[in-house]
Amino acid sequence: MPLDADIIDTQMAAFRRDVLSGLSQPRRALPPRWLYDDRGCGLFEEITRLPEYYPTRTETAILAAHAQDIAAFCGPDAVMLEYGAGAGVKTEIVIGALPSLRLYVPIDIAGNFLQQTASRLRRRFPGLNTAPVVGDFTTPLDLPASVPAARRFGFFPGSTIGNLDPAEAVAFLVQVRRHVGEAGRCIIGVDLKKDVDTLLRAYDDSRGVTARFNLNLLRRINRELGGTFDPGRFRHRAVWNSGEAAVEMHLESLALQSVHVCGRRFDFDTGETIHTESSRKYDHASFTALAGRAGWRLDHAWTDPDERFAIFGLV
Ligand code: AVJ
Repeated sequence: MPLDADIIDTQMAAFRRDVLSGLSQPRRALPPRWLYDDRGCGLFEEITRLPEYYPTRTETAILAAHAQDIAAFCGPDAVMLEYGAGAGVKTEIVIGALPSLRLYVPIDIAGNFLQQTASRLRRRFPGLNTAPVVGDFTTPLDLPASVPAARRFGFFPGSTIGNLDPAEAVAFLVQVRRHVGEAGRCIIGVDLKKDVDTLLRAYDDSRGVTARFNLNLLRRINRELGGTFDPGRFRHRAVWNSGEAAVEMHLESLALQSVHVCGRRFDFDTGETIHTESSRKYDHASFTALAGRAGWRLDHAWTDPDERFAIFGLV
């Protein structure tokens, strides 16, 4: 298992590389994963409680309403692989409905966070076996040989798959297939297409929390890479890209300005943007097609009465 310190070094180098190359492109873009430093994680938590941000509470309600059904779909004596270990109450709902669960394997890049998650769950479910895996599940990743060759299912809540472009999403689903095997299953939370107003309000809330979350990326670049961004001279924008079926977050330059990062100069026109996140929205047909490209069949769909969000069961 790699040491946390090595992972931090590699992460720092990857951040620097992503920022320098992302800011050099004619259409500037930064990968959304860098939004989640400590402050970014705190702001995202705050987002999940906003009245306009429906996905988290809708998904939690679907899991709670259909926990027994979902547990039956996953099957007895199974190994649960959770991709990302931040789901908290959602994870507890699934584990709580699976008393025969053999092993819980959270997979996350943040080692300290993983240990916290694992010990919290062991306190909540005494007797639960946990085997955390430190690693980036969006890149090729092998499970430790100690994970038993039992029935397995993947759990990927939060509609985080929406952040991946189609090629990345297919690669991820292929990897889950490899991890769980031909008889394995996957339960995955997906935000559904809906009217553009509702979508844009969810990503541009009236209290400005999402704006702070987005602008925090500039502060992170300043702090970790010695950048000279003035966050007051950029503004948050949420845009619907109908061709991609995605809500995009951008940071728009409010002036003609130059910024330095790692000794390099970047010139911004007024109105020019940095694209910081795409949050893709699916419907049953488009998700069935995506999953199909990765060798999965959509077997179940659990949704809320307004069909805002879906938990898809893949076989
Ligand atoms: C954590 C990726 C699911 O796309 O809805 C929330 C992130 N960005 N508000 C999403 C996010 C702006 C969120 N995901």
